Amino acid sequence: PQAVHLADYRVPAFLIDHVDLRIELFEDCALVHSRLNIRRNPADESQARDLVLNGEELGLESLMLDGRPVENHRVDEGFLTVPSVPEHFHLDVTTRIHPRDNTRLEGLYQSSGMFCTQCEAEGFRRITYFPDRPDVMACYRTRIEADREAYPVLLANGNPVDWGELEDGRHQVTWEDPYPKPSYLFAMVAGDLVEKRDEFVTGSGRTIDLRMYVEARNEAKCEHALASLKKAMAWDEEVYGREYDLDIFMVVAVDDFNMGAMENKGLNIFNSSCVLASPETATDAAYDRIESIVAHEYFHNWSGNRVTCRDWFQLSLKEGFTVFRDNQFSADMGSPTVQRIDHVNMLRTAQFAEDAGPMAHPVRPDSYIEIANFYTLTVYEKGAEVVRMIHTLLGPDMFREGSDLYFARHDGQAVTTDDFVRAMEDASSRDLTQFRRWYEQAGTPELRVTDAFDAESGTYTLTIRQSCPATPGQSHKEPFHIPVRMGLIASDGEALPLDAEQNTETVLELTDTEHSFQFSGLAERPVPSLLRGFSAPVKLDYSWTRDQLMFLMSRDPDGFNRWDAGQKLAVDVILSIQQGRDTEVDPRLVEAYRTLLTTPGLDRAMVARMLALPSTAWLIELTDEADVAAIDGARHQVEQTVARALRDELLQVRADHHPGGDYAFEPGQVAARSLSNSALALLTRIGDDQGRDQALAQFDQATNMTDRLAALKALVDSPFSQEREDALARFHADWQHDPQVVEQWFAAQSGSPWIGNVNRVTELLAHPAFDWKNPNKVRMVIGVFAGRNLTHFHSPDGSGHRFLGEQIRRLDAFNPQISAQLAQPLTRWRQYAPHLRDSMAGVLRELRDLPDLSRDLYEVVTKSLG
Ligand code: BAL
Ligand code: ZN
Repeated sequence: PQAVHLADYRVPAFLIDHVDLRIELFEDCALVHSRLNIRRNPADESQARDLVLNGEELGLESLMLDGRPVENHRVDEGFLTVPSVPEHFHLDVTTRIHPRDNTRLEGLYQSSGMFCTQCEAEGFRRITYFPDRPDVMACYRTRIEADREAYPVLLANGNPVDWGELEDGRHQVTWEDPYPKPSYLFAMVAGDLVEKRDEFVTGSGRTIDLRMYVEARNEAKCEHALASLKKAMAWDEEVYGREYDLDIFMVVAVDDFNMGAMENKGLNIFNSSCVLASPETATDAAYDRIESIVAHEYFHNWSGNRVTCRDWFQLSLKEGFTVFRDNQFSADMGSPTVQRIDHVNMLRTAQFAEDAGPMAHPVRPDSYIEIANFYTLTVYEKGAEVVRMIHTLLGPDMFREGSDLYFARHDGQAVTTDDFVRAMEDASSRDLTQFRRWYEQAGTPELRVTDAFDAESGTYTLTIRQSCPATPGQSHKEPFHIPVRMGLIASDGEALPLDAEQNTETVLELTDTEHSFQFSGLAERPVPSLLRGFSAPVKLDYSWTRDQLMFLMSRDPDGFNRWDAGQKLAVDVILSIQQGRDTEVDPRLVEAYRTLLTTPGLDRAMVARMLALPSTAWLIELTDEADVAAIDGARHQVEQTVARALRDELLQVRADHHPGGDYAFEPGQVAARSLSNSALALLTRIGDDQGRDQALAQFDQATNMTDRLAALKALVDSPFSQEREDALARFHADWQHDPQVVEQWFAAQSGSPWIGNVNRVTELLAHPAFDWKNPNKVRMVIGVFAGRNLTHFHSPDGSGHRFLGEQIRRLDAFNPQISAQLAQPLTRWRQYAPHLRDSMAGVLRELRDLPDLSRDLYEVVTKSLG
């Protein structure tokens, strides 16, 4: 397979103004009749004479140019070439495709009997021949024809403009989308679906029809998504001045979906697990995720659809910005600090790992073999952090001016990340030349901080050195422009003034390799609180003492840093035990947690976060030659010690909890459940009989899935084997009719460090509810095992690695996007202790040597071994 390079970008040779599609759906195939209104691109200097269109696995039934059959065309692997075309012409193409056999879930396919599409990034070429690249933007008219009884609902982008009966019990609906869009935003759906309606009145007084389409069994699970959508629509008007532009906004839930959701113009298609919820079936975490994904897809209407990407190297233009927007939205809907903690926790473990591994790439990559492999945490999450840093550097008002300018300047265009940064520069008059390196250089920068205090002059000096490790293809890094939000704290907890204006917080801007910052007028040496709110995606090294960390845990005015201080303290305690520097758990950690549990008035969601020990994944990330069993052992020792010492306090937390009450997804309730269920998990993990009884009672009495699943997991991850198996059996019996709940049941086992060994996970693959063709099931069993259950995945005998290799091999034959995603945990093999490293690399080599490897998997495996 060949790599595609950013440096090779050329404007399209031909533009398409209008696409007229007629799609005839049948049980065993679909006929796609497309009429393209094509003209030569005046900006193309190559003067190409031949029209070259993308197309994969298409049966070409007919091809006409300006009404005359084309005889001299060529069909090669992936392309249709029509030689010597005129300046302006119509091309009529009919292709035959087979959605029922489409197991890749790219293009047009079937899921639970309905037809649906996924065209990003390059799925449209599996529907018809087309210049399938985002800088070709056209207006689409789509007529869908199908059997009326089997497919009463026929949807496509835009507004319905015509509908009616056809012969043989068939019918048609025609949709027109007035906004030019790239082919990746094309969508259609046909199925027997129920419609849930709502409406939203925009700021300018237009009433938008909101419609959600789901299978009848899911009718009761639409309320939360619709409520989230309306909140997102109002928020985007208020915070970004963005109003919705079509008359209808549609959301469809689909069970078989490679991604979480897709922002197709006017017709968002969602993975069921990211949109359907009821209190009985979805946890607080799912409610939270749905709110943010619904908002994310909606926000794309401007950041992605109205202004789109010039090419796929610019993916972060829309994804980084839109993730930043959905993070801001979630922060406004709930607790900003808790939201930030959850987000950074994920970023620091998973994105940092990606940035330190063989697949590391800049936020704007330079090359790819398969673009589907670049829907990464770097493009999405680090991309969002980069936008957040611009927001920090410019301040909210100037940032809003920059965003207004960006949308006004580029509406209807396909642009680059550089265009985005330029709009921010032009609106603010700030020079972001150096800042652009965040888009160009891969790797996580490291900040080494030292300090000095001159008691005589009362001057405190912070010195910060930045560096960035080499990454594939980039051995040398230029310094980044890094905003470091910080404050200084006196021994009595007072936030110290940092400047003449008496500000107690400031943003230091690092631009050189080394910078010193001085603060004067101080009576004593302060404790620095650095990188507040995680103001830049960097690793920060400063040698706080354990006492200072305990002090920051309770006294730092910045909530994020209070949490982070606790994490640093716990990391130090765990790794000291693992590395033999300590044999006992430092009692100060226990006392810090006791204070958290007994101080009245603290936000319970925060307490729950602060009580959670650093994950094994994060500890691995912080360790060279990670020996997972040893890390796990040390972590386990600390957890057991803490939970035993705090048993009474944990039971006290539990005493306030009433799992039978009415459920609402509101911050107070969510926080209470979160803390209480954290306490329950700790109690059952130490084998406490009272904890077990409470878990059993909660499992029986819970009226919502958050509490029921928490009780189940508490029993699963405990020594109570009989109770665990009984609860698992009952849970399955109660919920076997609901795929989303069964997914949770799978994950509770495959992700369990207590029971989720290779034998158990192999049994799950043989379970009747497991379905190889359903990405959610695959992710919940295989993906959760390899990604979250590090204890068993990294079993010292290599059985977990071999198990993953076997499943990847099997999946690659029919869904390469999923097989390549599942291979991710193997890619960081160099991070591990020799026995693990060898076994992981061995599995990768076996995969590499397979015949018929997909392009997706080939790229991941060869680059990892590279
Ligand atoms: N564009 C793919 C799904 C998403 O990021 O919204
Ligand atoms: Zn997105």
